[in-house]
Amino acid sequence: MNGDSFQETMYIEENTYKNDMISLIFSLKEKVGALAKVLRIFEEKSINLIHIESRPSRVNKDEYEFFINLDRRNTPLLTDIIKTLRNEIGVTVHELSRKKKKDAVPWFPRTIQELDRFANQILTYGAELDADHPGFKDPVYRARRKEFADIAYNYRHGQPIPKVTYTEEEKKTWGTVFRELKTLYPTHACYEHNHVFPLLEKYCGYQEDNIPQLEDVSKFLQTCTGFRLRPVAGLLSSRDFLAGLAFRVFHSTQYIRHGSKPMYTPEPDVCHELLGHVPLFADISFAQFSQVYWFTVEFGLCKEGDAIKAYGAGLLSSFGELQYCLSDKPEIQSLNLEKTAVQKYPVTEFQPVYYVAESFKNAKEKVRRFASTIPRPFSVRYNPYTQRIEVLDNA
Ligand code: NLE
Ligand code: FE
Repeated sequence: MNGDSFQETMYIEENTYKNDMISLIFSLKEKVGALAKVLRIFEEKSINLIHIESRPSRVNKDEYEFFINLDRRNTPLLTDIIKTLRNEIGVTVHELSRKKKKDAVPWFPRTIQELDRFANQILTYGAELDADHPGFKDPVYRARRKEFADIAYNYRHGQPIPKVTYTEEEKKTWGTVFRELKTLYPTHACYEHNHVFPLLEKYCGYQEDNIPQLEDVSKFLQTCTGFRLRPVAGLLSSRDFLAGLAFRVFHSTQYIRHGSKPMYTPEPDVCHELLGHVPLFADISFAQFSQVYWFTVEFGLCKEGDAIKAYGAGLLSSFGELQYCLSDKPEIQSLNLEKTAVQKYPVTEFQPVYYVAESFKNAKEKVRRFASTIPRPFSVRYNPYTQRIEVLDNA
C-alpha cells in the first residue's frame, strides 16, 4: 500500500446473467480527480468500459461507489489492472462473485462415499516406481505392485477389502520386519503401542509367518475407535489423505516393501500401516488427533516419565529408524506447531529432527489451538451418525 490519502475498495463480480460481461464495483473517497485517476488506468490498458454508474456509499459517507461493466474479453488483463490499482493507488480488491467465492475453498468430501473419488487422484501410481526404489529393476515386483494398485482402484466404500494371498517371498520379508521390530518395541515404542499389540496378535493374525488381511484389521479397528481402512493405490495428496481421516478412514497400502531392504523404505507399505499405524489408531485418545501429521502421527516422539519413546508410525515400522531416533544422532526438539508446520523434511532417509510431545493430550491441545488460528470462512463438524461433514457458516 502506498501513502496516497484515499483508500478505495474494489469489488469484482462476474455478471451471472450476461455472460459476456464482467462487473466491478469500487469505492473512492470524494476528491477531485479520483475517478479520473482510476479510469486512466483502464484507458492505459485499452480496456473498454461498457457501462458506468455511481452512488453515494452506504458504508462511508464521504465515499462514492462506482459500478462498471467491462467486456469479458478483457479478463486476462484484469489481474494486471488490479495489481496496478493496488500498488499505485492502494485500492483494496474484494471478489464478490458467487462462483469465485465458492471456488476459493477447493472441493472437499462431505460424505464418506465421496472418498471414492480419491482413487483416481493419486500422486504416483503404485505401479510406477521411482528409479531409486529398490524394486525399480525387478519386473516381478513391479507386476505384483500393479495387482495391488488395481485392487485399490476398483474398491468402493462399503465393500469388504479383497483378501490377498501373499507369496512366500513376501511372507519372508514380513517375517524379518516383524521379528526385528518385536524385539525393539518393549524398549523403544510408547506405552499405547505396546498395550494394543498383543490384541492384534490375538485377534487379527499378527504373526511372524502371516501377513494380516486389511479387512480383518479394519473390522477390529471399527470396534475399538470407529477407524476403518480402505485400500489405496499410491500416495495421496496430504489434503486427500487428511480428508479421509476426518471420516476416520485410513487409506492403507496393501503391498509389501522390496525384500532386499527390509530395514527401511521411504514408501508406506503393509508393514508400515499394520505395525506402525494400526496399533495407535486402536487407541481412543490417539485416534482423536491426527492433524499436523508428519512430526506427530508419522515421526513423533513422546515423553514417558524421564524417558523418550516413539509413537510415529514411520518409526514403529522401520527397525533402522526406530533405533536411530532414540540414539544421540538426531536433533530433538519439543513439539511446536508453528515450527513443525513449516519445517522442511526429507522423505527418503532418516529424519534429522524429531519433535517430542509431553503427552498425546498435550499434543492434541496444541493442535487444536494451532488449527483455530487458520483462517477459514466456515467451520466444519463431523457427524458420526450420518458419516457426513457438516459445514457451519461463520457468518
Ligand atoms: N520408513 C518407514 C518404514 O521403513 O517402515 C516407512 C515410512 C512411510 C512414511
Ligand atoms: Fe504413514
